[in-house]
Amino acid sequence: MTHRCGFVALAGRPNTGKSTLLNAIVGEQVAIASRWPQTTRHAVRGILTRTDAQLIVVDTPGFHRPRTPLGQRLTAAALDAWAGVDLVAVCLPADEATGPGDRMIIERILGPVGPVGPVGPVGPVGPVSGGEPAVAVVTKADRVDRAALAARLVAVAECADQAGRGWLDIVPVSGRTGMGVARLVDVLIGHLPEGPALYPADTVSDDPLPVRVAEVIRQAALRRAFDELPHSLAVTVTDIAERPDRPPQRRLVDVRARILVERSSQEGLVIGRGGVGIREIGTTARPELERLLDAQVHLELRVAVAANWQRDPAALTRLGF
Ligand SMILES: Nc1nc2c(ncn2[C@@H]2O[C@H](COP(=O)(O)OP(=O)(O)OP(=O)(O)O)[C@@H](O)[C@H]2O)c(=O)[nH]1
Ligand SMILES: [Mg+2]
Repeated sequence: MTHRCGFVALAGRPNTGKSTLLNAIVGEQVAIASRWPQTTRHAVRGILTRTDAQLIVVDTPGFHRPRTPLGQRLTAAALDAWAGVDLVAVCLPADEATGPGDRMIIERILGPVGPVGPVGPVGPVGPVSGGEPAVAVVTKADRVDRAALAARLVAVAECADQAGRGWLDIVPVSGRTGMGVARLVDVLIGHLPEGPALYPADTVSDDPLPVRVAEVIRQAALRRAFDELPHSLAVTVTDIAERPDRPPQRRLVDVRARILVERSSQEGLVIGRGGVGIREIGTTARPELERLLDAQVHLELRVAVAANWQRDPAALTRLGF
């Protein structure tokens, strides 16, 4: 039997359902998702292993015109990830018409090979791949009726023709309901090269545990966040330590983490009146951490200010961007 293995990058504007789709493909939460744009901040790999194939899906930060040094690094990380894969899956929501942000992405992926000019007011953000083999994924298909979906599929086909080259396939999916996901997996695997598996069969993510823990906490914080706060939030894990005195069936892990904000005025927003906010974040995150760590979790959250970290190159590097 032929065995296929390869990398597929999920590309798209912020908030187009990439991370939700990755989780639906893998069958477990490996990337966090939220209603806020620019939730994903690093290339997250999710791995699906079957007897005939291993599909490694790379979720990438939403591609946009960067307005901050953080945005610049996110956009550069997306471009980097798109360039290093076997196939790009461009995510275009079913319930929105193709806009300039989508066209910028389609042009970069399907357009002619070679460098093009800067993408934004803050200058160039990295090499342009161009000429990538690509499929279109029409996401959030549950949000529209059949007629609207059919019209959207036609429009998605047309926008590729305008870029000079067609899609290998166009597949409608809903990461939320799971509709079309199995078919998408078959289509993606069909475009992968032959080769042996690269990860052990039980691996679903290659993010280090502290990163996954920090992301679960950030997702919990994003559920509560409002206005300008989502972009200002970052989470760093300071300690993950298992209590040594526990029997294996009653493991207990202490997790300590800091939720960073950019201004002292935002501290109170996260903490909430009488600490209600921070408690709610803990209550949301803890069950997910317990699933992830397969242990009871004692979670200690602190809020700290890292002044203007989104715009501070040294702070960005320290935070791993
Ligand atoms: N109805 C519906 N909503 C969806 C679907 N997929 C994602 N969403 C919602 O769309 C929002 C954005 O989803 P994400 O998966 O975080 O989008 P993303 O493309 O990863 O966003 P960035 O990381 O910011 O680039 C969330 O509120 C999701 O719940 C879907 O298939 N159907
Ligand atoms: Mg995402």
